[in-house]
Amino acid sequence: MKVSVQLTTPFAGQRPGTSGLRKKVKVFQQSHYLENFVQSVFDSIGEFSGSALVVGGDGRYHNCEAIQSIIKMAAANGFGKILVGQGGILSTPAASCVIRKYQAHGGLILSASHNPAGPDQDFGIKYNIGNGGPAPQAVTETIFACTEKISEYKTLEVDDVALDRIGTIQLGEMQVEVIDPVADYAQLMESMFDFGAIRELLAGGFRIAFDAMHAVTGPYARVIIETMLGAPAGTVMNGIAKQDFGGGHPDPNLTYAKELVELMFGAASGGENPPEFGAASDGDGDRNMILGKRFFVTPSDSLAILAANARLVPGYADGLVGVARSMPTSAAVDRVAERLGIDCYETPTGWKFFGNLMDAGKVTLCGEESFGTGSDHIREKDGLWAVLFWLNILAVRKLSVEQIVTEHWTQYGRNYYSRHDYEGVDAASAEAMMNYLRSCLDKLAGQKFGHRLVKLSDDFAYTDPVDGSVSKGQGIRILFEDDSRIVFRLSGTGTEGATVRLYFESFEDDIDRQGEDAQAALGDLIEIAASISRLEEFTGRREPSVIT
Ligand code: VG1
Ligand code: CO
Repeated sequence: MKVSVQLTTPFAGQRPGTSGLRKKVKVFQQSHYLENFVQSVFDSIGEFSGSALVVGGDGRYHNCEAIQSIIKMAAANGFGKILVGQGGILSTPAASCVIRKYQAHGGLILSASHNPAGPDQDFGIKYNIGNGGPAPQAVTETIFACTEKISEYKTLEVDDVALDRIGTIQLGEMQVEVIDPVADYAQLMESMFDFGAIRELLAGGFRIAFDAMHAVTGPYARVIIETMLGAPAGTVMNGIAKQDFGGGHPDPNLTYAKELVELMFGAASGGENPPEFGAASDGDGDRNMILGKRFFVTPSDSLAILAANARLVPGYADGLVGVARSMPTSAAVDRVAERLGIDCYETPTGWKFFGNLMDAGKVTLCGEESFGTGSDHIREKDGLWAVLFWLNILAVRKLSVEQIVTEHWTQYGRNYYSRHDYEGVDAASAEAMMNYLRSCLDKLAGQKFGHRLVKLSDDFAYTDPVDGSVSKGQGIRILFEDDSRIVFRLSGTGTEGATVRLYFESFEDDIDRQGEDAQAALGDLIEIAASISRLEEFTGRREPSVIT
């Protein structure tokens, strides 16, 4: 088959953000747009001829078109094999699992994760390296540099490849292997968790609900939770994946996972007996939200609780080597690490910063406040994994979710935590506010706000302990003497204007004062943040659009 060389010119703005390149579908539909990026990836990842590439996505609008282009380009560029999920489907954690299991050179994941899907919504693509994890910043910067000077790309002019049946198809010199998107991942989960104990728990009448939010975890959850673990049919809600995710916003938080939240807090059933455990995942299956009966577990607490209980789970019976969390994530896990006598690393936002730590054997578990938790079983955060981890703990401990969390607070103290998002803010105003904050950094230490004394304020920078690479400008921190703090950053995953994120945390070790509502407990910090940053003056906003 003849390789066709297409002439092209660069598109501005193809720099990957927190997690790959995310733009409106309409942007990706411009001819050569995706191809320029894919060729830039191929030109940045070293020698791969004859080796394998993994491709799949969350099934959103434009997924299939993008995959067909990638398959033809991979063949023209000399890959020996492409592993693609049936129907073009692979959740982000499943893609990571497949890259590792079949020792692929890397993988391309098509997703804009928690961003809405559909012709007028978002699309995305990211490259994961051979360890199964997101390409580190050095690689994404090389890719970006290539996109700025690209002049041609290679493809094959052939018909689309049928992806609806499992099996192998020859395309020029390259094999296209269409794989079951669920099987390898489900097998990995079964090897780590005590499925027998969870099956028994569920058979004993312990009721659970899982909301796939019309996105990619539907097929995975139906196989694992309903078929393998025997939960009653219907346990998986919104389990049929749709191209537009049912018109929703597939972000598993208290605002967007409304149906599940109503069920778990009793509203849907008129206040009657909600399930004992509820969970949801996002568009591409790497996030998780954990709920108990009328009870919300913050992602930061969830990470700490998984760490504290890890030895109860077969896959972690030997204990943890270390843990890591992103900077804005609460320090709840730090307290567990301290008691376990293991290291705890603080990284910038984004899963790509955990990969080196896991590869070097420095950490086993890691997590982010943004509903992301995971471990070194793969190199991505993993929504269903977190759900199974919780179910395994519940099966062993035979307590309610609420009991496990409140008991954890009595043992370690409670880190009150909340994040406020201001979405769709004018980008220039958001930048101006961040610059203003940067200009205040020097003056803040030593100042008192109410009863809180500022210990330190800075723009977070991280030096990777494995490869020495430095990442600057990762978020403004204001740390107080009493272990409370405020963090400001701009989102790196949005596609419209800017999203300003404010993070609040305070610590309470007095058991009698651990039962407050988080917004109330953090009330003065929320006011301090507004006044220090002049938020309303810069953005015109008084209230956040999402509170988690
Ligand atoms: C957000 C989260 C971050 C997460 C990233 C990708 O990034 O804050 O913790 O790693 O999304 O998650 P940002 O830059 O918008 O704050 V996913 O599930 O969208 O791949
Ligand atoms: Co995601």
